Amino acid sequence: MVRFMSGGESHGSRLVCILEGLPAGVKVSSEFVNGELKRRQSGYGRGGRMKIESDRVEFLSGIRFGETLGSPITLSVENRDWQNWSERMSAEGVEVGERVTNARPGHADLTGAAKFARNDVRDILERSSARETTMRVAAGALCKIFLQNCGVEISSKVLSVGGVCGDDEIKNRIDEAKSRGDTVGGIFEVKISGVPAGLGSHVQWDRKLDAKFAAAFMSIQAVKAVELGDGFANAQKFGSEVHDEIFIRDGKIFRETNRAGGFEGGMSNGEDLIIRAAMKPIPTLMKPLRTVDIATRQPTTASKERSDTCAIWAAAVVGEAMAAIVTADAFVEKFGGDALCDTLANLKSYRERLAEDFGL
Ligand code: EPS
Repeated sequence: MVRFMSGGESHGSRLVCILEGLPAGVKVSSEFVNGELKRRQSGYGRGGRMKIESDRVEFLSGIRFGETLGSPITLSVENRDWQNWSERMSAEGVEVGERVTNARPGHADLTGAAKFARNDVRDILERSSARETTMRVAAGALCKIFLQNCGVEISSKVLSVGGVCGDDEIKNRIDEAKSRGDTVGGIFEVKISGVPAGLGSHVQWDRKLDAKFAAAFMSIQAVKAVELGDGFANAQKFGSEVHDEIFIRDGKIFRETNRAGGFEGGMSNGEDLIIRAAMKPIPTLMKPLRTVDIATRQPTTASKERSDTCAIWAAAVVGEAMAAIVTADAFVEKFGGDALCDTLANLKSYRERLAEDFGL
């Protein structure tokens, strides 16, 4: 229903994306999108690139006089760093610049080069770079605006970095990593509130809302584990300590706990949706690991590119964007989506039925 596809290399001229499926009549602004893009660019531990870029969106289609038309929305963000790369990343002409042949362990470099038959790892790393997440955030920002109309809010927080919690400890951990020429990962959490019970479905594996969230979060660069609610902790407890009991007061059904993270049977259950993701340390180390040169087949050390020490805050903002895209898709699937007024009317009557017939 709501889908998007992006294109663009990290040091190419620009990033683009087409977002399709949002209803017509959503009032959108580039200001909100730019605010979200700025949030993605901040956070402690980013590298030199963020001093160069100041991401701003351009709407190329699908929006007229500040309202969505229901047609595909084309978004574009310029890479300001392009001016330093225009020859090395030129779409036409002959090859210039040195090839990258030292594949970084933990990156797409080696397998990508082998699979796509490239002798320059740059042909792979340019697209596997998390620069691509710029467009996820731009598309996600428009989905967030649509969802605000539906009463849904999405937020995130960083829970830990390199195994430590708390602002000061986290900052020290990142400084420590940087001084060693190393990197650190972490865990972030996204919360979605205002979602009615009954998005997604229990009837088929590919209709389950929790599965869609897991896939969307796993697709974020460097994310290696996803948890819904207290997923991992729950596996160590008795059922009586895990399941969120159901109560009723004045005809209204409620829970006192949300260990399920708002998902039961592959559907939203009306509680806040809670998704956590674990991000591995970024594989570009200033003190590089051992690897093999794909040109000479000799042992060497990994390539060193300017990079970030920690990008967990950016990943959390990307998590919000992916959450917005998945949630918007689930709303459009359930409530229809040609015109916003119809989506909202359907949502209202559904909410009224749940309240009247089930106290939900
Ligand atoms: C990235 C490497 C760095 C990051 C980049 C992701 O870029 P560069 O190689 O130009 O220094 O800054 O992230 C972004 C540009 C961004 O917008 O998030 C990588 O290799 O994944």
